[in-house]
Amino acid sequence: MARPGNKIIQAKLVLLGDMGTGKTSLVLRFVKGQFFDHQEPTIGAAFFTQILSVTEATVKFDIWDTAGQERYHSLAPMYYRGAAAAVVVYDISSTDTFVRAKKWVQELQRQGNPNLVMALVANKSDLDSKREVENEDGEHFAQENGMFFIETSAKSAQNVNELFYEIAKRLARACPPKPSGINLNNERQVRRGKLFCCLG
Ligand SMILES: Nc1nc2c(ncn2[C@@H]2O[C@H](COP(=O)(O)OP(=O)(O)OP(=O)(O)O)[C@@H](O)[C@H]2O)c(=O)[nH]1
Ligand SMILES: [Mg+2]
Repeated sequence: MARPGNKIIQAKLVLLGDMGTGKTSLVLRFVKGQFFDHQEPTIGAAFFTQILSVTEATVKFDIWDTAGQERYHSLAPMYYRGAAAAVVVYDISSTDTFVRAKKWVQELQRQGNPNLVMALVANKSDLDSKREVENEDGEHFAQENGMFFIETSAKSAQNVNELFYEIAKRLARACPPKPSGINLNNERQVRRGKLFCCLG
């Protein structure tokens, strides 16, 4: 629910990462509170919306959940172009997916928006007994690259809401405050390639 007098931000968010890391599962957990043990691989991309209120703003997320299979790689720029936030996901039980996540971060840095809010997500924290990637390794890489880092489990729901809350807070902070006396309603602001709509 939007809080009265609060600014409203519409933000495009993209999820990237290797196949099977749990991108769709994270979104389904966040948007619908669901989890499936046998989640089908995404074909191309899937679109979801969700609204989240934080102290500073109400954020309307337009979420693009991309397919991790290599054959869809060339489609990715369509989804991260104009994004305000990117969530790069790996699976803590697979070093290969961490290597792939680093490549996504590099691609975003090369071709994406310098103001992009970026999160590195270490998913499947419930699989600690099969862990191949240490928490510190993810944290260190994220820090080096100006991203925030969080370990999640779409299965147990651990830290899933926290992930999206943190992104919403960072977007709210990046969105300029409404100057008094000027009506910014429905004004669309494009700042250095970043698409941002402060609607109220
Ligand atoms: N144990 C565990 N399994 C998970 C978790 N998240 C997802 N999975 C499982 O991992 C598999 C892949 O999950 P998806 O959400 O389809 O992964 P994806 O990243 O969307 O995969 P693509 O669409 O192919 O890119 C599914 O069988 C999920 O049930 C988690 O946090 N813990
Ligand atoms: Mg998927």
